[in-house]
Amino acid sequence: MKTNLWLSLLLASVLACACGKDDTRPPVTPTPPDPVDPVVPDSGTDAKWGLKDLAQACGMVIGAEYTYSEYTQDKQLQEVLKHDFDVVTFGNEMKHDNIVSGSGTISFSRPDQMVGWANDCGLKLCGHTLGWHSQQQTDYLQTLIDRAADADAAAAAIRDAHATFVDKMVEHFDVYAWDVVNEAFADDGMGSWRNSGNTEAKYHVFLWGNYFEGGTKGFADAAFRSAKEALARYGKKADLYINDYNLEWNPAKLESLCKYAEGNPDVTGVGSQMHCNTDLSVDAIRNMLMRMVKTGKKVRISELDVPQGSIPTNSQADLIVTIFDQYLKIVPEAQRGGITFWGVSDKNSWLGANKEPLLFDAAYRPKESYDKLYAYLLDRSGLDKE
Ligand code: 9MR
Repeated sequence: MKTNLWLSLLLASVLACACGKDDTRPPVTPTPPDPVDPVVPDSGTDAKWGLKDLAQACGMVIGAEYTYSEYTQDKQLQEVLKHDFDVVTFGNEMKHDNIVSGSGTISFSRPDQMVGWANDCGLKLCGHTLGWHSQQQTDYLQTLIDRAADADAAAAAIRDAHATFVDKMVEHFDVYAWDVVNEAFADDGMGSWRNSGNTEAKYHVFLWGNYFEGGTKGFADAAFRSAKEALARYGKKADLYINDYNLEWNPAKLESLCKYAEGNPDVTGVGSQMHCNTDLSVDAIRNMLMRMVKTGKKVRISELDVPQGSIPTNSQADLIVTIFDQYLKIVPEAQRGGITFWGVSDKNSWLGANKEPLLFDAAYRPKESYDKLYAYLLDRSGLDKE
């Protein structure tokens, strides 16, 4: 049994995953999706209901990620966001390297334009992200390290820079949830904390955990403490999430994340990104959600996209419906943080347009996946079908 598991892990790490990261996906067997009501809606921005109306009537929120360039260039994006979504996440604009300049100054001007428009449309914002191993302003952080008299002083300066970033972000933005710590666990199949040895070597990778006592766990503790204190200081409320990818494939990582959340009262939510594909089985979704619910924290699917996997008979539409169906069945309403898609139109997906992982095609036309999700939510919501 143990040998089989290790062979699976070895095989999985040899196969490149959809997001280009090492992972430990066990082989999956196709599972027929739950039946969907055959009602095909008159979908699109002219339809009576948006997905958000239907989702709300089912007791959950539905969200989408977008970036500044999509926001400024794509008129259709704005129409779709207003019609179909009630929460949004900015793909890049609230990350450390977008907010902090190389000299350490802070500017909110770009996300502020996006926030202004989102507020006018009644869209609530998820803050992404206060702590990640990627997209840091490394020019500035390196200056702090170079300037310090010794290693202890350098570590203190980095810790202070992070606490200041959290404080300024929480003071400035009004959000319903913060992704406080993102991707803090390794892909080693053992659920270890991420360390410098397993950080991808690419542009702007900076492991905050190298500068905190207790490594990445020490960093996570400090990040949640800083966020909680800042919320209290500014009289604000928001859920505080720990969030990671591959939780549906990697039970050890899922367990580590959930255990950490259970042991830290400052954590109020657990997030699963779900950059998955159509090979995913219903059992994997169910096991993940049940473990997340057991933490007693809010449960959020934070970055959903579903490209085609290797099993040709599995469809994106059916898997998306299955994910919503399992989420609504397993996560009690009081614990629902909602489901956010990582993008709106295939055209702008971080995976590349050819992967077609989203609900809308490159021309922002609703796809079959949209229609089936709409039909499923409409049926479940009890709202007027006319
Ligand atoms: O969608 C984001 C893309 O535009 C950026 O180029 C990329 C940089 O790494 O980050 C993408 O978003 C990531 C998110 O912030 C954290 N989870 C993984 C997402 C996809 O890489």
